[in-house]
Amino acid sequence: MMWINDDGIQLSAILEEAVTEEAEGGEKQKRPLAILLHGFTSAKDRPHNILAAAAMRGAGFDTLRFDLYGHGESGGEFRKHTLFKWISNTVAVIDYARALGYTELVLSGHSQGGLVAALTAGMEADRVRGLVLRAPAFMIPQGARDGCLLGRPFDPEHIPDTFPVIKGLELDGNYIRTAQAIRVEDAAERFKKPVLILHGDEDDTVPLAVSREMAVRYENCELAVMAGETHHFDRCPDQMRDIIRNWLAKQR
Ligand code: FER
Repeated sequence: MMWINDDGIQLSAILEEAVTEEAEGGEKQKRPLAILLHGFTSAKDRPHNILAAAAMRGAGFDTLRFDLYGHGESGGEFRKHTLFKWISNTVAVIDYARALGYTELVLSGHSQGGLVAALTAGMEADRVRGLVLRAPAFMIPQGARDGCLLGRPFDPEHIPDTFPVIKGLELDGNYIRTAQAIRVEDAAERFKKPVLILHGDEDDTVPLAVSREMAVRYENCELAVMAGETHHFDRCPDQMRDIIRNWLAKQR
């Protein structure tokens, strides 16, 4: 485990090397790196995140999974996390990876982490060469504008100071204010490189229709619909592994 500093916030991260045979005698080339973002109230060590990282290492990528602001072992309070802080964290992790010598970077995220991976890729399209999005929660910004997040209604023009979410947790109103200003369409338009979206057709947190709509907005996007799979990719782990590994192997 290591710490990556994002302007005073310590981010807990785990870097793992790909399972490949090194070419004998040849120069040791830096492998490509996949950076993994977890979802809302989740963390870097959840089973499907670990499984996705292992699939990526099987495709010859090193992996770096980390806890985002207010989650897992990283700094920051849950209630103060926002999509903007998560974008800032991801930019800091990209800088860190580049300082280690990695130049071929793929971002991957689950749900809210998938949304943030996509938003960051739109901003750093020159530094990110691919996206692997697992059930990306692209509908959060529109939900914030419409006054409905996590199935709970609120007045989008009179944002509450605190917003109760799940597991007894609360969010500051700033989460909603800042989410309202984000346009996912712009992020998709700005990223022309390869994108893979995986989405289960029994996901009851992020509707599959959200990914169908976003997949056509990307210039170069493959949507893998997983029959019978849920939001947490806990039913068909082998299928998820194969889809990710095969797609990434094509990108090398
Ligand atoms: C929402 C729907 C989904 C939301 C967050 C999520 C804060 C994130 C889910 C996840 O990351 O698993 O309305 O609002």
